[in-house]
Amino acid sequence: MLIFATNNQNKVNEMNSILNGLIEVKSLKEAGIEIEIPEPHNTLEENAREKSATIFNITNKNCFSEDTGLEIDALNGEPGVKSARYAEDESAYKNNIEKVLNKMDGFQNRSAQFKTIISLILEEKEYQFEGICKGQITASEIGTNGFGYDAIFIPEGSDKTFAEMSLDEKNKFSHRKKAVTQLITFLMNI
Ligand code: ITT
Repeated sequence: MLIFATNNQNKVNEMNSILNGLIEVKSLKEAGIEIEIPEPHNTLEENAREKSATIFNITNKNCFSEDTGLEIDALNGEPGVKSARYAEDESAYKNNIEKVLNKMDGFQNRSAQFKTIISLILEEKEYQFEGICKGQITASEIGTNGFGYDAIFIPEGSDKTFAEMSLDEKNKFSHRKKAVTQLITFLMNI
């Protein structure tokens, strides 16, 4: 059993649909842990490590976390590590999307990528896995599924935003799926 160190229920839902019972995972909520996990650093890697280490120190149990960012080329990689709290009125998905669309108003170059870093702590050792999904930022919001920036991101190889896709469809392209696939391979080989 692994604890998934996240307070984001959307991530838990995606993780469950990817793992499909292959590995038993408990969310913080399911493990009865109520804590605001800190994300004080300037890189996804350090924040992911901070999250998994925080939960490991409390529980002494094997666990993993992930930190994800949307990196937009024309905005020099922003919102990146600040993805969750990009707009002043932090964490409201709508405000974050609005800020991105306003900043990119009139921009031709709309290339971007989602990057997920998973930090696994297994028997006190840390391991990291990365997943990247390249794509384009739309001019306006399209679709109502998913969360975060899904309504303004079209992955390479599709003509739909993540927010127009079912979970299974999103998993065909997603950064999270790619990182989790590496995690699964690692766990199956030890
Ligand atoms: P935890 O730290 O508790 O895991 P969080 O929501 O704070 O949850 P992050 O620090 O990784 O997670 O924040 C990344 C933000 O990026 C998140 O709040 C969303 O706005 C966005 N995001 C992450 N994954 C995404 C995805 O698959 N699709 C769209 N937006 C995503």
